[in-house]
Amino acid sequence: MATGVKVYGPPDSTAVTRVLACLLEKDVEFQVISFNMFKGEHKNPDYLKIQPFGQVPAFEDENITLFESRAICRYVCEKHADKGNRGLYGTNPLVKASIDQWLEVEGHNFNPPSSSLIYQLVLAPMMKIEQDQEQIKQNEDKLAKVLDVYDKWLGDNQFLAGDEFSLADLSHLPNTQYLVGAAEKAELFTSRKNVARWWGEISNRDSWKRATDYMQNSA
Ligand SMILES: N[C@@H](CCC(=O)N[C@@H](CS)C(=O)NCC(=O)O)C(=O)O
Repeated sequence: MATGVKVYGPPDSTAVTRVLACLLEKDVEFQVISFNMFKGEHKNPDYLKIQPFGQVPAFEDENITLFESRAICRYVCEKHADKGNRGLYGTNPLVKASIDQWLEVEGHNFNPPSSSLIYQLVLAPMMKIEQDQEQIKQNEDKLAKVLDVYDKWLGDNQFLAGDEFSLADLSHLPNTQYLVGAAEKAELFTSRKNVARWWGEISNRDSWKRATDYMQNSA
């Protein structure tokens, strides 16, 4: 019988993969309840009871449900503080604040332009929707400016929140994987020395390799 927490949504959706990567890093057992978003199954009334915005992922543990991938990751880290990677969400208030700071940066600075690029360069062609070249240009420019700041920061810090890999780095993995892969925008990362070094380190973690197996086998 399948055990562990439940993650609802297809593992090739970036926000779902974020949660899977966190669960793998923390060594927490889970089962994925996938469905077809192209058929609009995330808008079914039963699913809306656990994710009222009709987005993925949703998450269930001990009959409690949650949504918002970054909030789910924080919960997993707090509940399982002594499992898997113990430092993933820091071990003291100052480190946690620094991780939260970079999670905010990821959510507000990195995610909007990177998600728009993934939509335009990967999803639109899959759905036979015409690409908007102006949107592509604007979002590439915005992301380049964000990555310039990262490059400077990562010249002085091994990882975003200091010397240790953390939830802040992990949260960047799904979108970056799409950008360097299917979206063919690897140069945005490889052309920046410190960002390239950082991406090489965080994407080579065993947990991320296992998460990408879920991503690839989800289709
Ligand atoms: N802030 C949310 C974003 C969730 C989100 O945008 N999910 C996308 C897939 S990666 C989705 O459900 N898109 C379908 C829709 O918005 O209808 C989170 O991190 O959980």
